[in-house]
Amino acid sequence: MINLLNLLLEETATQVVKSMVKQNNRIIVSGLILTICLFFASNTAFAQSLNSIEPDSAYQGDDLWVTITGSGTHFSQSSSSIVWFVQGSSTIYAGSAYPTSATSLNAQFIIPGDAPSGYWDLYVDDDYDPVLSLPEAFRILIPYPMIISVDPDSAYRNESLMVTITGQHTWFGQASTTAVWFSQGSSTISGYGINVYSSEQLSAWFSIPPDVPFGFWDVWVRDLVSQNTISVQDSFEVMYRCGDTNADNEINVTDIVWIVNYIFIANAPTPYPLNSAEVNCDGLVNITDAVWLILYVFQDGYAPCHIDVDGIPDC
Ligand SMILES: [Ca+2]
Ligand SMILES: [Ca+2]
Ligand SMILES: [Ca+2]
Repeated sequence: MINLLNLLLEETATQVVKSMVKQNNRIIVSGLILTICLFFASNTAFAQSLNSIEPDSAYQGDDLWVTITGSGTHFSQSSSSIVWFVQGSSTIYAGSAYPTSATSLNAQFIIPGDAPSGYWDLYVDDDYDPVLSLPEAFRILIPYPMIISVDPDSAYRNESLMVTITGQHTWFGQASTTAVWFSQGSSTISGYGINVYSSEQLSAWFSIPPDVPFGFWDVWVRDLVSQNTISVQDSFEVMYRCGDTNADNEINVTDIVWIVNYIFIANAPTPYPLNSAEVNCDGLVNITDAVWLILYVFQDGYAPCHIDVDGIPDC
């Protein structure tokens, strides 16, 4: 095809030269313009290239469809297209490929679990255009297992709840060989009643003991066969109850005493945590909090940290 066009161009050029000899200047100029137009038209029509691939990365083991776009290509006029990636001596062929237009085609890849990571060159061979390539167009990543959600992510002491843990690129195996727990410092809370739904999701029950530290706990999952362990920091919170200033999990007169002692008696124990004594949401721990708690405990006043009556905590 290109040769045919070149012949045409040569013929045109020849005609122009003949025109230069035989015709007046006006025809010479027309011939030159025609030649230039044909030159640019031929370059535009035959400068095929690959422009992009989307998505342009995947993890080892992924099964994905990619969309490849080109310029000047004839994907939809081809009877078949072969698409592949190359890195060094390694090649990964698309399982299937089909055009959606002259300049766009979709291809399905199954990335082997042991494919080398890094950048790969993209090749497309339809049976119409020359073999086209786009260097370092696609990147293969090594999957990094991680916990991406813990739901619900908080509870009070003495509460028993089922927590769903969702991972990414994880290997959650059989329930009988999976351990799940929370940790904070040297304290741990073990999960039980584990149910594995998939390699990336499981649930476990937790009974929050009455005396564990408040605050954020790390979440852990371990496969007891492979000993693979993953964790995510500060992803479950054991919450304090507002007004339970002595942290015995009840709100009563002793909590009022604790606030009063903390305010007026040197070296009296500090409410644990201190914010548990900030019951009227004014930002300070003082006698007005004790008064609020007295009204709540003895006169059916508003609940601690509920300064209006909408049922939603205000601090
Ligand atoms: Ca208490
Ligand atoms: Ca206060
Ligand atoms: Ca409120």
